[in-house]
Amino acid sequence: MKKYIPKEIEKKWQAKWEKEGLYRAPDESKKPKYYCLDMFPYPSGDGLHVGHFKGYCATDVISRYLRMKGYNVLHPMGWDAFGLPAENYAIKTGVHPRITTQKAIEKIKKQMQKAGFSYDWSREINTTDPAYYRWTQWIFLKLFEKGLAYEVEAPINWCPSCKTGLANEEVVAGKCERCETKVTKKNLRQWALKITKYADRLLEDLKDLDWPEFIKLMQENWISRSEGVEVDFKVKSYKDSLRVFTTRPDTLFGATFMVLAPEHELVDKITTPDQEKEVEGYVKKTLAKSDLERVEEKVKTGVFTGAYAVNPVNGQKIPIWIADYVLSNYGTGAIMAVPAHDERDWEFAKKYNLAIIEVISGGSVDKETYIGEGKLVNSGQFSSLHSTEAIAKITSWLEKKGLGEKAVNYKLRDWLFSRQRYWGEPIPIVHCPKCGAQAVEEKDLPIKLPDVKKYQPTGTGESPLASIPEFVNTKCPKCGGPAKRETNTMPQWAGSCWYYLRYCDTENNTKLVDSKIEKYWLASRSPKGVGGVDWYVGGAEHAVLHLLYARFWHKFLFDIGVVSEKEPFLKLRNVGLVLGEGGIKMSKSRGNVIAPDVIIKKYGADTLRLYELFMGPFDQSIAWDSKSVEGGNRFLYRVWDLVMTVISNPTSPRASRDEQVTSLEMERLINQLIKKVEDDIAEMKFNTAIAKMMEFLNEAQGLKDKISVSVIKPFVQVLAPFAPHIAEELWQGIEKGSVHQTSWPIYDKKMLIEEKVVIPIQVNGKVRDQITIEFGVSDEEVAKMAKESERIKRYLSDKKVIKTIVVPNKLINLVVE
Ligand code: ANZ
Ligand code: ZN
Repeated sequence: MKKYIPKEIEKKWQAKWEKEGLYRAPDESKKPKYYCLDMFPYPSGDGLHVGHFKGYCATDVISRYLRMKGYNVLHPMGWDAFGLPAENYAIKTGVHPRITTQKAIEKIKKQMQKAGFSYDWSREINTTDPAYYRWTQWIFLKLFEKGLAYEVEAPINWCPSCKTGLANEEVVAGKCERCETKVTKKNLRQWALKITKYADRLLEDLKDLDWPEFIKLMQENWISRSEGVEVDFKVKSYKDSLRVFTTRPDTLFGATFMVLAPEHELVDKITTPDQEKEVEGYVKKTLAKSDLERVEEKVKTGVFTGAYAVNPVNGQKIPIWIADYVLSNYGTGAIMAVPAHDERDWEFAKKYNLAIIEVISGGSVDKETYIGEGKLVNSGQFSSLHSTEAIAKITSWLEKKGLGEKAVNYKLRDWLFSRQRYWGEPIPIVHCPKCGAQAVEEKDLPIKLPDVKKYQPTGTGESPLASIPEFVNTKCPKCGGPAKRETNTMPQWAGSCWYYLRYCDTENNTKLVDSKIEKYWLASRSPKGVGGVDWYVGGAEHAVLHLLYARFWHKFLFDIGVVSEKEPFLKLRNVGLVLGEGGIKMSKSRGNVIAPDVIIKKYGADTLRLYELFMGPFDQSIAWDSKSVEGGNRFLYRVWDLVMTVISNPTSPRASRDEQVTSLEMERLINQLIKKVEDDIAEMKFNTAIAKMMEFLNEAQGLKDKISVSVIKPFVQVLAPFAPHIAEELWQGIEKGSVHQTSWPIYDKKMLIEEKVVIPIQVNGKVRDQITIEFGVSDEEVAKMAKESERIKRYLSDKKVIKTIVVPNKLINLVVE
């Protein structure tokens, strides 16, 4: 009998599949389409580890399975190659990022090919390819044209280590998302994208997506829409009013002081001379803090300005303070403080001895604040209304008097879009001293990133591109006069905002994507009419970065008619981490990174794939376990042995009665297996699908010489998406052609259930008899049969059955007095 030598068969089949283009997806087909996508990796010089591969193993099973189910499956791969990781790596090694990136891509591609992933490599893309980023730049031009890309000069998040500005989304707990350095502020001229204009749609359309709830919630919280009222308070002795944003106009009568953000424009003006020094000192201290620090600070601090405001509902004179818990960039940067019903205001009032007036009944406000809704008290004409009603009434009262108006606020900020770094897409803008910022003409795209020797960040706030006169000096596209190119580059998220579109039409030189092709691959398959990528798999760390940015760009592209669906990714699933042995995070510094290459070399790709999927629930973090890898490997040897035995002995033995029974059992098992694998793939329960295969194998092994090829054939087919190489090799002994081009076996529903089972009958928990029942009969039927048993009757005799417990198909317990 031939031996199982993974190394030989895997290489052989990989070459053959690629040569025959087995996994190419045509743009036109009678088959229904299915778009199954991985989040593409950034090519790091170290290559990928087994954690990255877990998701790819899963999408590969899905893609292979769906092909067998008759779909035309688009399953592409590419490289998210611009950005800080690649650039930082290049800086560390002293080799140009173009070269390190290219090398890394070659390495990773080889890793993937060795794993036997069924990508359509004819559609490979690379975000640093000028033919690709030409369209990234084109999208920027369109955004600029529509007024959605604009310049601002403002204090921005600045990473002193990466020496670049960062978007809010890239600042995690006050630190740089990349290098974990504490983020500071820097005043810089910047490009920003008006993602806030899409806030409502980004929120609204979440509901139609088949995404993990926690990701939707994270996006919701990130955008955070808040409905309220803006109210004007007169400042005493000044013409100025102070505008505040509140979500609780029902508490207006309880406003006992005002708080301005220290940066508020009125601070200088209204501060009285005797308070000036203190106020100035406090403002200075505030500017050194990040927003996050300000929000999270345990002890509230602040300073009185010396000025007073007038509460418009009751004419009360209330002091105006400044405090850093009020942020300058939210709402109006000023609040009316209602200590009785707001936690922060309560703490502040207690600390500085400010008045606390209860206006919503429900709590006891001298001990603590009551933030809930309730009946209004101490609120003049509005007293005794309930909050909900009062909110409406007070709002319209304010509107009628011209003292306020409804307002909506979002936590979402516009997307800071320029980076002072080299390794990114140049922003296609020219600055002309006469005409200002001008878009580069479409025909001049791509604006190529110049090949330079010095790509280190300058730290001055300028990109390294600024020191290349040949790049910088150009002509104004409008007036033809001398002008300078924008030297900032795009953030690393730009290329990944639309890459799934390019896979559909990688070679197109005249359009980002052909409309007909786009309509085919991204058409809606959901009853809610939401289209896009049918199934998207990747890490949860992208919840509010890539996944939010891509939705924004997609909606914009929808608005300008480039795409025909309003959402990019219909179904999203997260892959859990693969932890190092012992359960600690895999990292280079800990030296516990496991490269797929090592496992493949030792056991073969099929073992690696099988193990990655068998580890445990797909979305959970699970530690690597070398012993289990060997278990997976042994399973494949046993599969080989079984199938080889069956196919080399195809003439069925003379069928005795016993053997007929055996084959019926096997028939049932294989039908159950087909169904189980189908159901489990749909829910990404790969581990239980594989467990069922193992169960099948165990049963089958004892009956080796009695198993017919008709049973073993579908077994090899269901194994194929998981362990494609061994399945392909074994298939050759069964039929001509590739197992991956066969149709998925159809299970026979009638064969799913066991016909008969023997179950024990217990009386008061002790086994007294057993009965043979039809599988799946009703509990009442089982109870009736049990009570009819002669032996049981003896135990029951004159006693009364007070409870009957049936574990379906397992046991029955009669409880008697
Ligand atoms: C009075 C009030 C009474 C408030 C009350 C709350 C409870 P969200 O849901 O986050 O929008 N606020 C407004 N602008 C702020 C700023 N720039 N910095 C810090 N806090 C600010 O919360 C809105 C509430 O947060 C507003 O409603 C305001 O306090 C505060 F019983 O006004 B409220
Ligand atoms: Zn000009």
